[in-house]
Amino acid sequence: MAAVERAYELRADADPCGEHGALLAAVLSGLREQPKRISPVWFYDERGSSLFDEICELPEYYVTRTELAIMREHLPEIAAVLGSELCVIEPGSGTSAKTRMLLGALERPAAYVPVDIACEHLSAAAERLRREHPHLTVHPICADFTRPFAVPEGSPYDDRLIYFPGSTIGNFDRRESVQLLSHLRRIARGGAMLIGVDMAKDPRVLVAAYDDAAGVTAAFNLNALEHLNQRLGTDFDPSSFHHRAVWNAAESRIEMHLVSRCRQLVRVGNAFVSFAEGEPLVSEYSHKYTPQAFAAQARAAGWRVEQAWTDSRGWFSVQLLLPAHASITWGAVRDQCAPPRRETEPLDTA
Ligand code: AVI
Repeated sequence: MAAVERAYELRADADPCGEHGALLAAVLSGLREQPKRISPVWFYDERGSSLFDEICELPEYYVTRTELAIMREHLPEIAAVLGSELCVIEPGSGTSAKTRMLLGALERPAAYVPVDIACEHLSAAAERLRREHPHLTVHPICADFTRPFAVPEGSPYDDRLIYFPGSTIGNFDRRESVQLLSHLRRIARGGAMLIGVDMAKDPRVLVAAYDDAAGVTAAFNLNALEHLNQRLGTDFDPSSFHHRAVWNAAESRIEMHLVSRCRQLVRVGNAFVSFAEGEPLVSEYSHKYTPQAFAAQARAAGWRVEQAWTDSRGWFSVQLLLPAHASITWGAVRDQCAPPRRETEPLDTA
């Protein structure tokens, strides 16, 4: 409780069991950690989402550009390995931009299941995809993809591919990322995962990518405080914090911090949180992997790395994961072995 001025806590929140109360409680709990933390979900209100789009175009932010280049260069091979008639499930689909490339390259994709918490954007993106692929079954699911969600059973949802681009996996800490990869393996039900993974590299490149010269990432980081104020009625003064990107070598991650410029109290619901001058509030982790470290992480979640595609500098990789203990063959090989799953099923004696 040292992080929060207990003495200033007022009466209980008026709506402690509603959504507002639950969000406030989660924020307050992060602010009670040492160092203080907020979830990166607070980046993404309307302004934050358009700042993120700007980040993706910045000269220093190699991530999006490099992943797209890998996809462009290797798409025919990736599509051939994946095979035909897949149900593509995309956690955190957003505008589904990269997915368009994948769906365009796959042979007769059977279904597309985007999963996102931003329901309005989700249905607009789903509608666009339906228009572009009239024969594709598009089944949007409005949900937090880190929690259980139900994909319909039967055809065309049988042969599943989880598509998880963008190195979003890097925003989860080690424990959370193993949990998430295991959860997605269960959703895949014997299927595969195609995942974008950002690789460890010169820390100077990384710090520049998360602290660009034009200050867009700084604005993106500080906007999380505006978003908290607007959504939860906190009274953060963004001008009394500054953005910092730090390379944490021991954890192989970039950390985005909001550093308090002065000693201050911030009201969060019915509590006041104190910040010392120079005290950081951690707003995001972005883990960077070596090939070995990511393979170990995938293994811990029951996956094995089947194949990986990378750029000439080895800065980013697109990796195909298969269930570690699968007795079935997959993808192009699966397509040649008809019927694909019968060998593990009892004989039909009827
Ligand atoms: C969404 N995520 C993969 C981005 C990243 O690189 O970790 C978010 C981001 N934060 C700052 N710049 C971009």
